Amino acid sequence: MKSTAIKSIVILISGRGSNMRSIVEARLPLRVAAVISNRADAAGLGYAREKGIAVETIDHRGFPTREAFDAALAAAIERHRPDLVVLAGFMRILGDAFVARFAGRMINIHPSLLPMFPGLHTHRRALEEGVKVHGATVHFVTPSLDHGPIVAQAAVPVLPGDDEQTLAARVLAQEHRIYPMALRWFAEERLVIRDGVVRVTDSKAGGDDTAQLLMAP
Ligand code: NHR
Ligand code: GAR
Repeated sequence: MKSTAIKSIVILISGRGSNMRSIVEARLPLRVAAVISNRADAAGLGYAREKGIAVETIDHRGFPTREAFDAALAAAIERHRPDLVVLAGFMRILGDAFVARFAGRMINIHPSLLPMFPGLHTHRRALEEGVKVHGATVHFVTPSLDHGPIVAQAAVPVLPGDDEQTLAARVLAQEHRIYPMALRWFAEERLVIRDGVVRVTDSKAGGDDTAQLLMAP
């Protein structure tokens, strides 16, 4: 690890917050400066408060336009001066101006093997398509929804008899592995994007791309 100052992150959530929790519990060499939700009733806020993390709600319904919400959210984030904005089950699409402002400094976890199934209801769509492999992707956020450079993926089997709930639970367990892993790489300054492809430098595992893929046990 490099000896630069410890980096800080702001985590954005909308609901349960289990990914946020997996990040906090991983005890990464990162400071969680704040957790911000667009919903006051997000269950994850309670956990963050218990941990003594600064929490804030910016309710999107209080703004006349998406741009106005984005501007208020950006201002709230900037007050914490984070090195990275971490979307963890954040459910509002962010506009181009917002994404440009945090270009290269914003990361998301999406519950599919991108570029398959961008957008919503990924588990239902995976079952409808009959795919046999599904999973989750950590990626940098770009203006094109769910299409940014891929940092890490986890693959899980789709099993006979799966429904949306059983499949989502299998994927979620892997999300809780790859998001802390990806953020550790960020903290250690090991992520390099070249030609839209993310590489992990100096990997103890040998530095090859397989280190960026986890297969469900
Ligand atoms: N914004 C940009 N510009 N790029 C991305 O890649 C983004 C993003 C904002 C959020 C998360 C994403 C996901 O992982 C994410 C990635 C919400 C929607 C959505 O349709 C789609 C994708 C994602 C998050 N949201 C509805 C909307 O109108 C609202 C749905 C709701 O509130 O329940 O914003 O899947
Ligand atoms: C996770 O599965 C995450 O990948 C997904 O929502 C869940 C949030 O769970 N994200 C999206 O669908 C973004 N559109 P959590 O609140 O317990 O982390």
